[in-house]
Amino acid sequence: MERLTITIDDDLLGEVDAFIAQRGYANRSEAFRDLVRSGLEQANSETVTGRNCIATLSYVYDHAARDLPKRLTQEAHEHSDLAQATLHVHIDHGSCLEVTVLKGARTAVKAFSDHVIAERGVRHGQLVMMPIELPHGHAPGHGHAHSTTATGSKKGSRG
Ligand code: NI
Repeated sequence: MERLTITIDDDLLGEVDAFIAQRGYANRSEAFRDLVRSGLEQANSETVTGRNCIATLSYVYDHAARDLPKRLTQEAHEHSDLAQATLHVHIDHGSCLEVTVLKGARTAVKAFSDHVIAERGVRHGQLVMMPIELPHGHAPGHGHAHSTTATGSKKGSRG
């Protein structure tokens, strides 16, 4: 093992110490090793191979932040080719959790995700990408009709 010296600001160290107390670590070194490992795993999961991916982007956001909910919805609409669906959970009176499923070119998915996470009022943003093969010469999305869905919608009378 090697011993190294790092510089860290007080606020961040305070968060680390709270984490250490909460998890019951015996010392800071063990906690830092675990944090570094999980950081590396996260970084590796972001460098999936292949050009295309399917991904989940999850984040908590401040429902009360001015225009933020509207802006997030608008961003999803503007990238409807990427954003497949969004799950919305009202956590409490002020916070919401959203999980958006994204599909398409890795670079586009990453750019969209970075943009959403960078929005003021968005916290705990996490992107998890999984590699997929998309049909050659086709944009993301289905190039064929779903007969069951089509039949279902014809018969469906829910309006
Ligand atoms: Ni909500």
